Amino acid sequence: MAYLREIITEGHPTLRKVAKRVNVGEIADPIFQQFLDDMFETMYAAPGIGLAAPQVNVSKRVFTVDLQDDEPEHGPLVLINPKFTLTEGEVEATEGCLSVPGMVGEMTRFEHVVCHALDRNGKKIELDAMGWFARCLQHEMDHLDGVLFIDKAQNLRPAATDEERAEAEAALAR
Ligand code: GNR
Ligand code: NI
Repeated sequence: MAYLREIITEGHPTLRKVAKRVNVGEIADPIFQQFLDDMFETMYAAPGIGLAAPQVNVSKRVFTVDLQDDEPEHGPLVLINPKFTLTEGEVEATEGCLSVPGMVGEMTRFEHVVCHALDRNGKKIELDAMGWFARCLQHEMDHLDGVLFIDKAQNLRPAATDEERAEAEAALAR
């Protein structure tokens, strides 16, 4: 069974901490595996395309992603102790965040990243990511470092009108 965890929002101190690396010996622990199942459950229920452990008040360097309909080949994935080994290009798009509900802004991100991490079995993985996949990895990596998109976004605004709400929801569901 997997359980919904509460997603904390801006103002909660855990979102501003630099998360701690996961001890490799902890990955096989059933408690940690249960935690990963709960993260997926929480991410899908939100719904979101990514969720970082600090968003459920766990200050560890782990996040889940699932691009779902957009890029079915890119999910579901667990990234533990992730690190970018290549970043290049720039591209701007509208972002939202489950921990900053109702806000949207334009965010410039690297267009292409290569990311090294461990998967949920503790196995080394290398991901070559473009587009929304690359954007999502960067957004989640920022959460591990205590950074929120509102720190860097341009034209940050409440998704106040129907049009903006639709835009925010589209960004979240993507
Ligand atoms: O679901 C999410 N969608 C999204 C869209 C554009 C850029 C980043 C994201 S991540 C977000 C979920 C979330 O807040 N993860 O931390
Ligand atoms: Ni977020």
